[in-house]
Amino acid sequence: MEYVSVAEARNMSGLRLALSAGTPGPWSISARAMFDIKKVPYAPVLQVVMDPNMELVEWTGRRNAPVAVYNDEPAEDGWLEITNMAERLGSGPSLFPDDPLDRALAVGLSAELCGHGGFAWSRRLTMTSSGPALQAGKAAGRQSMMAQYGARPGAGDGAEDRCIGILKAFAAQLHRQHDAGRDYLVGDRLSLADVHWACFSQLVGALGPKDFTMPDQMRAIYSSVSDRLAAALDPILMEHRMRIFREYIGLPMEC
Ligand SMILES: N[C@@H](CCC(=O)N[C@@H](CS)C(=O)NCC(=O)O)C(=O)O
Repeated sequence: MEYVSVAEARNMSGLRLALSAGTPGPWSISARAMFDIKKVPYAPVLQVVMDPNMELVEWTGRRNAPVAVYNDEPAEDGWLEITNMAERLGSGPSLFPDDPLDRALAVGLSAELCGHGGFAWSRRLTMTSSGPALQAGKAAGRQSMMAQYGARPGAGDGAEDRCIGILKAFAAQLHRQHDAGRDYLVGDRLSLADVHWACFSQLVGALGPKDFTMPDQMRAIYSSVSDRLAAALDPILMEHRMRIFREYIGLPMEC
């Protein structure tokens, strides 16, 4: 992946997308996927994980990734705002179901994956409270980064249970849809929920090296799951994510 610096990006027009370089961070990967699926070209901008990223802060007001900046418009960093931006700037079938109740379900499923207290938020708390993540990286930078992500004494309590509950709900929804002859999480076409699930599923099983180039250490951290989490991984979940990656997002990928 060829990244431009913040200084270069500031002199460009069109869409600039700050991404966590070298990390398959699911918010960043899903932002890329939304723009790719909607055929919106962008310049990837370097965000350094755990770093103060002062130039990015000065430009966008954000330290982390993803951050999307289109022309002179205000920067966007939320998963829903970024999906809406892809929808507005792009072409092809909508990422949002037409029916309002289906739309609410798709956005709600994505919120379960991406939102504060949701699947990725909770999984991140379990990944850093034990296991290989603790040895990785720069301790001070990691500490201040994790404070931004809700790490405080007791924050990890119940986090794994929340992940398991969400995995079970997604598996049940996919089974319901399959029983009704449908291949998507909601309705009968691709929505943001399928794209978010594919990207966020890496947090409980990274794609293999042929499909996704990433540092070995990241693959190990993402893929190291407890027996309880592994037991909640109904095969339908990973089958679905592989289909979405292959047919819509595109493989191989790199970060
Ligand atoms: N803005 C996102 C969250 C973004 C986020 O959690 N980013 C992480 C993972 S992709 C990140 O940038 N980590 C690296 C860092 O903080 O330096 C939201 O909608 O809540």
